[in-house]
Amino acid sequence: MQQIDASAGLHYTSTADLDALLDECRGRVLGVVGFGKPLRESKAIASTWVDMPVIGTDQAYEVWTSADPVQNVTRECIRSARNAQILFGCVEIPEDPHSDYDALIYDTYCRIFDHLDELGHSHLIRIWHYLPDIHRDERALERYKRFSLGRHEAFVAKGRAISKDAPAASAVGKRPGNTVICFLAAPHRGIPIENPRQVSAYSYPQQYGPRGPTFARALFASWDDLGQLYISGTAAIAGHRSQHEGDAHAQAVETILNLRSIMDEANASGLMDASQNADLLFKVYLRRPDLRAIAEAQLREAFGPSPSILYLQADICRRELLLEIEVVCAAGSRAS
Ligand code: 3EB
Repeated sequence: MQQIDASAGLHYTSTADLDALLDECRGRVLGVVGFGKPLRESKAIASTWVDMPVIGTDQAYEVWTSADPVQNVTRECIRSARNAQILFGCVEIPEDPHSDYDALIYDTYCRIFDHLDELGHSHLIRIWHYLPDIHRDERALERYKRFSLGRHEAFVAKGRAISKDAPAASAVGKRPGNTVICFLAAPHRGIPIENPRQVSAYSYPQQYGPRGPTFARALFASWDDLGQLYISGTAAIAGHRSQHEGDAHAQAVETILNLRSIMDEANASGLMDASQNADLLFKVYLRRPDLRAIAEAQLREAFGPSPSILYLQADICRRELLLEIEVVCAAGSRAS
């Protein structure tokens, strides 16, 4: 039988291996996020489904596990599981033709902040937004820009500082239907890391929307003896401008330069031990499935043959961007 890695942290798994992993981690599962053709959902654990094609297979799962037993809570449609150091949560928001998308996001974010404040894990560490029809024009404003607006307003309303409290984030398109948001939160702030090659996202000029996207380029946090660097969705942006329009190869190269630059910043600040080989988990969002070979070749060249990579087909928030890559760098002792 195959050895199951049941240590705390993030695991990618297939449908065939999911049950064995969940069995092995019974009572210690923080959350499960399924991608691809909708299959099934568990009532007992904090889990959600993202209707977004997985490239190369029908389904794939992210499984977050805790070192200690977790407590599950469902309130106001938000499902979460937590231990003393970390909380995983998820929420699915149905399409509502009667409200503006910024209002929908504002309400949801406010509910998330209330949920976190109630449970004593007030600080968002990492958040994933899966938005249907991300490019749709809604009363003269693209949906992604309405999303950024609602998110910003919720940070302000709930007393969060835009730069100091911004989590690491991804925001990508999913198939039409619900909006899915998943997050990690903790009792203490993470340590934000910006990228010297890029303008901070929350300082983008107005051309990208009336309110900038509230996220940090990366956030470092420790829980369950794991030092983890969460690198936000990263694309071929230098300064605040998209680079290499129409050239997927050049965008992949530019994106990897940005990832490297963020990792270098984390190393320089002493958060990560550069001499120790961090465990890298990548999620690659590609506008078209045929771009996979290009992204894969560049990632293997830059990071070697070993990293785990999940390829998903998704619209990226700027139309000219062909790919976006996020990373979880686990630097701690992953004792197994
Ligand atoms: C960028 O760098 C690319 O709005 O939460 C990446 C990660 C992007 C997160 C977000 C957007 C977000 O601006 C887009």
